[in-house]
Amino acid sequence: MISSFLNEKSFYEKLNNTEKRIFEKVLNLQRIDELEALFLFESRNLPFLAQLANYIRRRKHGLKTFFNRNFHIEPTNICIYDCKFCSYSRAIKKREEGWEYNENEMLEMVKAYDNQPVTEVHIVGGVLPQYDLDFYANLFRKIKEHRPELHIKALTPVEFHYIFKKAKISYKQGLQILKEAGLDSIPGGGAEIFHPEIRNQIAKDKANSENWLELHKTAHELGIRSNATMLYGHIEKYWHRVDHLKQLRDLQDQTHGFQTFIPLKFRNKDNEMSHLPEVSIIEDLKNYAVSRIYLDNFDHIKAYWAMIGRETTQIALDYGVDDIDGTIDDTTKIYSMAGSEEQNPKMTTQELVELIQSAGYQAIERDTLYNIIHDYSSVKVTVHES
Ligand code: V47
Ligand code: SF4
Repeated sequence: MISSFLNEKSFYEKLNNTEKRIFEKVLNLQRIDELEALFLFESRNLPFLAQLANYIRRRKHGLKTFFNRNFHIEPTNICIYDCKFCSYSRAIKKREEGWEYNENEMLEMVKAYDNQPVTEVHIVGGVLPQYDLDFYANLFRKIKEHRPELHIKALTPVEFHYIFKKAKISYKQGLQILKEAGLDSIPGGGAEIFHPEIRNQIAKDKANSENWLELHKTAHELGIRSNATMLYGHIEKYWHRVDHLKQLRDLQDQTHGFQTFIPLKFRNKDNEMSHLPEVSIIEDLKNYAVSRIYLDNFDHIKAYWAMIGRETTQIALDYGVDDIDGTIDDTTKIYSMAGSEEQNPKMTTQELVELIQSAGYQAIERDTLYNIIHDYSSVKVTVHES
């Protein structure tokens, strides 16, 4: 059996009735329902959550822990929207404080990696009128002309919704144009919390939850894979998180187009929600575990190391996480400006491998679509034990 501890009688006997029911369901490959997910969020039994989540993670992937070699391009941090949690964007009236890269500047950023084995560029930023359909279609085309094999993971429903509305075309038409231009997949951003009770307070005006889900559904129907996120740990209650997860699980049942789920911890530096305290690491671990247990139809759960820091990332591997994102190479400002541990997020492949192996897991380099590029098992790193 994968985890003998789950068969231990003493472990089982200490569980209460609801825990026993959830335990049985997980072992029998049955999904838990929303009330059970809420029960798990409210539970203080962290070892129970860890054991179930880790059991599922091992059943799906063994000890494999995925990362990729990627870099980010953030075209602009000026934005017409005003999300209360966003530390990064500058309103149009403070335009001189931000950046607005043109096509050439972004192509130069791509060319800077010419001799490096990166496999993915992640492009996402603020929303501004000049970054329209033609702009992104031309940019994607030029990137592909220069480096055809580089995977372009770009834009969120927030940008797509704005761009396609401006171009007076449907999601389907817009995505088809961008796919032909070189768009390969879609990152998980812009999801925040779907429930309008929360979304209207923290991210009103931009694409709403129906828009977000519809955009991803359309992308999946066109064969474009995507990720999903949830911004947690601010004014939402546990049931809002469950509602969010339910909408993702329901859509995944229909399309099977999501690759990975990425919980994003709210960071409180320099934004309009700075008065809110950040949640504890216990809460982060619980969130990873419940996501892993509830989202039975998602292959991967990602801990974004640039956001939660290296040590929490290592611990998260025991709470259902099997992916830690990539090298990043100091190319994103979203989290450093919001107060994350990593002020210049950047890890070499060697550092990523060490981080994974010293936590007791198997380091696997993947491409964006989770094809295995390299298994680092034969490269043993030194584990320093105190
Ligand atoms: O949608 C913004 C979040 C997201 C803050 O798909 C914040 O592989 C916490 O989606 N505190 C964008 N979070 C980033 C994103 C992402 C990141 C890494 C990998 C992938 C992927 C996607 O960042 C936004 C928002 O939810 N965000 N400000 C903040 N203060
Ligand atoms: Fe703009 Fe995105 Fe920041 Fe919202 S989160 S203000 S849409 S850059």
